[in-house]
Amino acid sequence: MDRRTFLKGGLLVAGGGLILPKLSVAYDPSEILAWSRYPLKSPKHPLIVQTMRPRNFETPVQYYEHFYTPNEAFYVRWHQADYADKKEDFKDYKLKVYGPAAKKPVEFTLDELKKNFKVYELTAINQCSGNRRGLSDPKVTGLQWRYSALGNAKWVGVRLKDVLDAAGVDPKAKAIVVHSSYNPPTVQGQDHFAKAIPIWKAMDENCLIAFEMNGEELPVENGYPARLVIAGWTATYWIKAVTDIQVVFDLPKNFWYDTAYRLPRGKFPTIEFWDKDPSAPFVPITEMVVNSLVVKFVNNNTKRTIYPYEVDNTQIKDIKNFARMGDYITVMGVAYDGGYGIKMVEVSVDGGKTWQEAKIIKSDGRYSWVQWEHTFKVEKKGVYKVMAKASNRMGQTQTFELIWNPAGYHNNVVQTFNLYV
Ligand SMILES: Nc1nc2c(c(=O)[nH]1)N[C@H]1C(S)=C(S)[C@@H](COP(=O)(O)O)O[C@H]1N2
Ligand SMILES: [Mo]
Repeated sequence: MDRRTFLKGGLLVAGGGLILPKLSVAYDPSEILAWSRYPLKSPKHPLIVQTMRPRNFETPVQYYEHFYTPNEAFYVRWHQADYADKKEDFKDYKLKVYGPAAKKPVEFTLDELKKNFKVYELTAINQCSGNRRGLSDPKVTGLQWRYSALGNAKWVGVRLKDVLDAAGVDPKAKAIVVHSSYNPPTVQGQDHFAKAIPIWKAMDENCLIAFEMNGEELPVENGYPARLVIAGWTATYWIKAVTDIQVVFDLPKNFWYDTAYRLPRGKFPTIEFWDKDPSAPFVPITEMVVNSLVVKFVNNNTKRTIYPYEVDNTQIKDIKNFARMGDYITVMGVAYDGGYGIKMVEVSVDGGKTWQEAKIIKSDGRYSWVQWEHTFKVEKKGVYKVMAKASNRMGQTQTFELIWNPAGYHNNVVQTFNLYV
């Protein structure tokens, strides 16, 4: 299949600048027969199927040429196979806030949430903790996500903090424990999927109970009627169809935060959950690490675009028969972190010997990704080794070697693309 025909619409190059068409990506199903994909009758575009039960779908990288990842192509991750999956199933939806550290338990319908609290908008990256796990070497168990268990969206909702305040949080409260009653365990003896969030993070003004995504109601797959947006932290905390928020002094035991979603202590430069047991060898995952993703190469002379991934995102593809001597090539991608903000993205075309600062072409607040591009001239035959490396305002940057860990989290290894001339 010719990669050029892969996307209808696509990119215009005018006056040296890139113009991104608005949500113009349309897939012709006949062109992607090689894919295992989500049924076309669904409102979701063809996505890369990891598992059907529960539904776990990855976004084709091509969609990331859009600054806001289209809802119909947004990746999907569920832990337990039983969950309500039609909007009608949520007629009696209520959000309850209660627990030993909530002085005044409250509950709200979706309409009450919208009416009783001020509504805010926030653009934020939703990235699964296990994004890129499938690239772990040696292999680790778990969903074998490749490069695209993430998306950038504009979320609209009420502040989690405002809703918690309505329930009278005790000043000694330590955490909230959150789950969805619409997504119960399927295997006997398994714990209900739930997350514990330290109170200082839950009270951050950038955490929302969101009911809109990119100007529309949340898709059922992505958490209708309302989900948490825990900006900067990996999406495991972003409970979908959230019904229960318990405010607690101590955490009730639960596999999903006691055992799962943990990192080897001290291996990653991320914020700590709270004053944790200093002898525990594994600590809960928290914020995302700084990362970048190359989305496409554009040849400004031939007007061709290439998305340098195998069709199912399994691996980076060598770029051949694309660039000739004298051509100007633009490499474009995204970069993001846990909310400190991207300071710069550097691109190397010589395998990391020299680096040039890329141009940031769009951003939308510190929890959003930025889009960047870098143009270079092809001046020699051979192989151009193209790499991109993002740094944030904390001075953190991507790694060149994988920091291997048993769950395959936080893979922010600098990508390398071979462009043959
Ligand atoms: N109710 C519920 N919420 C959930 C989950 C789940 O299994 N059930 N999975 C979490 C995980 S691990 C991820 S990565 C994100 C994925 O969000 P998305 O499906 O909207 O992309 O949802 C989170 N919220
Ligand atoms: Mo996840």
